[in-house]
This record gives sequence, structure tokens and C-alpha cells, in this order.
Amino acid sequence: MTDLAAVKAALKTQAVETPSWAYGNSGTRFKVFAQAGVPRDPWEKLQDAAQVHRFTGVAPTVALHIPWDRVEGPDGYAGLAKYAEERGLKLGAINSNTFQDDAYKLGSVCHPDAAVRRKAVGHLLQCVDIMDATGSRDLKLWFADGTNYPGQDDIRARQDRLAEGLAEVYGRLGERQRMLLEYKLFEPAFYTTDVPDWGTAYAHCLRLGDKAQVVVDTGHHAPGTNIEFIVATLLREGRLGGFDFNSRFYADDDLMVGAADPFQLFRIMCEVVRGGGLPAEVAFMLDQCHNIEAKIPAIIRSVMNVQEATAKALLVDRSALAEAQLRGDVLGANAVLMDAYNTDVRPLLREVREEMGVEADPLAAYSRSGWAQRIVAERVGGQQAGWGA
Ligand code: AOS
Ligand code: ZN
Ligand code: ZN
Repeated sequence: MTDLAAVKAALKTQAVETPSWAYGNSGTRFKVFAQAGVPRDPWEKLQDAAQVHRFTGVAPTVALHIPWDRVEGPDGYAGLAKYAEERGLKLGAINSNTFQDDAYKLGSVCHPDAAVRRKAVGHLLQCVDIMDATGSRDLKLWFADGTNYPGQDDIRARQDRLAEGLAEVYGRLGERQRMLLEYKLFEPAFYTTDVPDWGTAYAHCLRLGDKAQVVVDTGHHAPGTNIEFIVATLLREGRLGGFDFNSRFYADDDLMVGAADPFQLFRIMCEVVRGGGLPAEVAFMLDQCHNIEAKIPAIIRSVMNVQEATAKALLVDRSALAEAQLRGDVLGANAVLMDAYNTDVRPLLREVREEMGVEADPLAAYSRSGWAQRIVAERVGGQQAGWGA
């Protein structure tokens, strides 16, 4: 039997971090379809994020991307953090960008030229300065580094350069700050990627120390990869820093989490629950772009999808499952899991929301609020998130 009160309590403490770039215009390399009313600056992104939090109650932090969320002035980032706080939000992970400058054509921290590596590490150190100002805990690193052709560069030397750059940034972290290292199978590099998989990320994190943790972006694996196994392993090793949640059908599609494969998301959340990962050490971040759908409702829907998968994972009858597993009852064990997956958790989540003082149906409440009409009327010339062109 599952303890419903405990399930509800866990759901109330879960926090999903939304990415600033999801609020801005985005697209593919073919076209960016601009939407009316999108934010023109980081402050307006926070206004929209506050709406997502207002209607879900579980999206209290916003990830920033530097330099897409550039803020000038002496108390710039501290001021932005204050602005967030005034809206019931906190600033979350600081995402670095070592892929958009011409200098990074052959890589950033793995580049063969020491001057380019210095520039990249300099940017990462600057991101830690920003964390100091915003109070952010996590520096999220994703490197576009890699090669396109066999022989283009020395695979092993690139790993050495990466280790050296990471070590310098790690040394700059404060007591309570963490470095989250994200891996990605391919793209933009097509032959080798310098951090292509969890094993490489894990090996670097192990050398660095406890403050270095791996990020699992659900869109960054080969088709058919068993992501929940990776999650179970990283949790077991104490190295799962967080998730970049999104859905993929083919590559790094960045669609709404839980849209393509809600069953996979459930299996992942089962391992999170099993591994004791629900407390705040594991950051549940979204990394998505809403190219053709309305952005704020899509982000609300994504938060709800994470909640639904979490609720189902919490409903798994753990003792019945363990008993069936020990008996070697293959079908029985599978049935316990599927019972939880096939439970309609929407009524439970409506109750949870009402108990938290938010409306039972976040999408309907947002739609009634008039915010969408207000931003279309007030904002002209929305900002591109940074992706595509
Ligand atoms: C890129 O493919 C990664 O998913 C990054 O995590 C992410 O989209 C980026 O950090 C935003 O800059
Ligand atoms: Zn990501
Ligand atoms: Zn990605």
C-alpha cells in the first residue's frame, strides 16, 4: 500500500526549474517564427516565469543563460536576482555559452590554441562571478566541442585540455556551489564530441571532486538508450546533479518533456524515487524550445507532465514490487509498475494544487488570467532566445 499523504507531501516539495530561453523566440536553422508578446529582456522573461510559478506552484526558479541574459551595470545580476525575488522567484542554474563566438570554430576549452582556451575558461569564471551575485548554486556546462573529421585533432589531448579547464573553474567554486557537466552524443560536432556520454562526464567529475556532478539531458542520447539505467547508476554513485528535461523523437528536438514518451519519463522518475533523488540535490530543469506552440502554456504543460510522471512513480507500491522481484515473479513485478503508470493521477494533482493554494487546472487558470493578451498588447519586438537564426 502506498501512503497517499507522503505522496502528496513529496509532490508539494518538488521544484521544476524553467529556462529563460524557453520564453524567448526560437526556431530551427531553417526559420525562427516570431511570436507576439514574447519577452524583450531578462526582466520580462522573469515576469513570464512568475506566471508559470503562479499557476503551477512548483516552478520557483529560472535558469539563466550567459550572455543571452546579459545584464549591464554594477549591481546588474544582483538587481536581477532581487527583481526575481520580488516576484516569488529565485535565479537558478547559470548556463555558460562557449559556442557562439567565431573563436570557437574548433572548440572552446578543448581548442588546440591556448589563447582560445583561455577565453573560454575566462567566460566560465565570469559565470561563477555571476553566480556569486545571483546566489545561484549551479554552473551548468555544456560544450559544443568536438571534431568533424577523423584525424582533425588529437582525441586524447582534447580530453587533457578539457580536464585542465574544468579544474581551473572547479577551483573557483564557492563552498555551496556546484558544477554540472552535461553530455551530448553529437551536434554540432559530428565525428567526435568531447563530452559525448555520461561515462566521460562522470570520469571528469570523479577527478574534480564532489561539487562536480553530471547532468542528464533527456534528448542527448542515441535512440534506444536506457536513460533510466544511467539515472540509477549516477544516483547510486552520488553524481546525478540534475536533469535537462525535454522530449525527442529523432535528435536534440527540445520538445516538451513527457510529450514524446511519457512512459520513459515515468521510468526515469521511478529511478529518481528509488534512488532517493527527490530532495533538492537533483535539479529538475527544463531545457526546451517552443518554436511553433504558445510558450507560457507549453511550459506550464511541461511542468505538469513532470508532476504527473513523478506522481505515478511515487505511487509504485514499493513493498509489493520488492516482494514480486524477490519471488522472481516477472509478470507480477511488471504489473506492479504498470499499475502505477496506468493510474490517472490528474485528480490527485488537482487536490495537491488546491492544498497548495493554486488553482486545480493551471492551463485554464492561465488562460483566464488575461496575461497572454496583456503581453501581446504591451510588448513589441520580442527577443530571440539565442537558438537558430
Ligand atoms: C545543448 O544542446 C544543451 O542541451 C544545453 O543544455 C542547452 O540547450 C544550453 O545550455 C542552453 O544554452
Ligand atoms: Zn541541455
Ligand atoms: Zn540539447
